[in-house]
Amino acid sequence: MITLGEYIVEKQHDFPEASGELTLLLGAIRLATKIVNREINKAGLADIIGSTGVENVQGEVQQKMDLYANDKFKAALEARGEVCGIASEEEDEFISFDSERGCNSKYVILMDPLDGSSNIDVNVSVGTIFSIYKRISPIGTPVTLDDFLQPGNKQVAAGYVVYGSSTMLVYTTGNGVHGFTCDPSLGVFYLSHENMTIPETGRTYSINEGNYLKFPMGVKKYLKYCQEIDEPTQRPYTSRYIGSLVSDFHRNLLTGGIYIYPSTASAPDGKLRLLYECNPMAFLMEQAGGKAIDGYKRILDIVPTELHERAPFFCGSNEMIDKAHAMMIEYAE
Ligand code: P6P
Repeated sequence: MITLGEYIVEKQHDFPEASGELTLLLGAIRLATKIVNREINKAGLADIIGSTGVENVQGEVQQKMDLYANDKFKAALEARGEVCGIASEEEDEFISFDSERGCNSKYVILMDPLDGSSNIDVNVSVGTIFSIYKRISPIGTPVTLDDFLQPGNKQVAAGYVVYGSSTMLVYTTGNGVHGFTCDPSLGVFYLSHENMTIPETGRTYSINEGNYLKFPMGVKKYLKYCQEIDEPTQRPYTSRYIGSLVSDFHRNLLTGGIYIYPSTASAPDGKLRLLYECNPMAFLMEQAGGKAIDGYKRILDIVPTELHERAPFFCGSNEMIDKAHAMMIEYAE
């Protein structure tokens, strides 16, 4: 039984540039995760479920747990002093840590502190997503917006926490994907899934079919392909959509499958945010042997222009992504 902290240190040689800061940074995330996990597990008892009645920059009503999680991650990361700034789904602008230690830090982190938080009130699993880059602005100066607007292929680490039937932290530093399960009696994350690899194909597709009429033709054609009866390819596939990206992603990573949140007539860039949802999940998926595209091109190659920009998101097993991609091209409008 090896703990998350022991594993990060043991694998430190995999990440030669980091002289311990990344270890401390992932340690800060681990601490905040435990605090958030504790509140989620008793959300129904505390006065912490439901909405704040306030809209965030996304135009979505913030849940009380969104703000709680955002505050806890900000506090843990600032206290640990390993990042010069944070961008969060729950913050209109990026946050700069202008202390001497903050300015001398070499990493920035982008995060969705609590993805799928509306599910908390109905006791459905939710998640935290994070993405870590080395800053491109000079060390010793305050962080800049350009430090956050880097393409996903520049990430040095990414991960998620799934607060499900068990709480798991899954991360990559570019050397495979590794999963750790929290022992609630000790509050310790132990290695449970080393070198996670997604099957080349799968039989599960995850998409909100309620938006069917607004989907691009290529997506409609792919959905019909999934639903056709064809024994050699084990179709029809199974539809599984939790409404929580981290949960759908995690299941598909383990069993094979595809998750799609495409552009729609009313949302031409889709719903998911490029910087702190699509990019970290795309990095993880590619490290696990799968693919992540916007319907046409690699997510990790998109050059961001805005902090909260969105992107259509197709993510999962290679053969399923290739089929969906082919149909998006064949039926391009
Ligand atoms: P819809 C949660 O708000 C989220 O960002 C993802 O976790 C989830 O997959 C998706 O949006 C659900 O969106 O429009 O299907 O309810």
